[in-house]
Amino acid sequence: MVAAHEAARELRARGFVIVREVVDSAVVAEARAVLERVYDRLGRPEISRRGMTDLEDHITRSGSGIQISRLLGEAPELAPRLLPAAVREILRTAMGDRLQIEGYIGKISDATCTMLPWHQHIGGPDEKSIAEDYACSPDAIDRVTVLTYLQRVGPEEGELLIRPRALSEPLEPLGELRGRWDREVAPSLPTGSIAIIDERTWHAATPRTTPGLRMYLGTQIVPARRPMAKNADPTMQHLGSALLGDLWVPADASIDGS
Ligand SMILES: O=C(O)CCC(=O)C(=O)O
Ligand SMILES: [Fe+2]
Repeated sequence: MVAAHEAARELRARGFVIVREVVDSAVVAEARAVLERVYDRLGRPEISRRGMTDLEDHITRSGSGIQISRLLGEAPELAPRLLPAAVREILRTAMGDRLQIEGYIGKISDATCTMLPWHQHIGGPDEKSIAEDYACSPDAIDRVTVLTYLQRVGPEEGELLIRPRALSEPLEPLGELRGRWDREVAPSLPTGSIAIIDERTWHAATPRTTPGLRMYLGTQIVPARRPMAKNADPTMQHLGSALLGDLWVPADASIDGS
């Protein structure tokens, strides 16, 4: 088990932390079954296609795969088991004990997909660019992306690439968005592992090289003292406490910073 203070320190020093095999294998299996069920309902279409297509409300397809943007609408009963106590404790240590959730997605890709280019998550669902002079605190973690992997991740399944970044480092890209970067790392991620990534940390993913589906879940979590993102998923107001327990505060209680 990773000690929460050590994990939070690593998040600040490197811009990400990996918590290996932290999600129960039964939860992983159920989450995979939910994604399979949605894929069946869609008629098992091609997993990737250039550009962006709407397959259903809140379900899109692009070159990097199929994204189900309101995943927990499909399986709200999963919510209490998706962010285990060890992960909640890291989030609390890094961002405080009043948190908000901006959305919860599921993503399916396969060997037909292109590389997911290098990107950050500045502004979360509002997708701010660094040129917009968006206020990111130079000394605090103010938003994280939490990725939960539903199979092992390595060269065959498609790797998560991360360029470690201390909070004090520049925000600008450090290479071609579709290329390989100096000092990138590709952490090994056994099934049920979680990556917690600061919003400013550049990361990317290589495509799967073997048959089968690559699946992960993704969520964005912010301290409640920040104004809610305009494009945050409103359905999280019903699911936040199931996902985060006592750490979650309702949106209308989040503005005053108390
Ligand atoms: O596919 C991955 O491993 C990374 C996904 C990611 O960065 C994202 O969805 O924002
Ligand atoms: Fe990402």
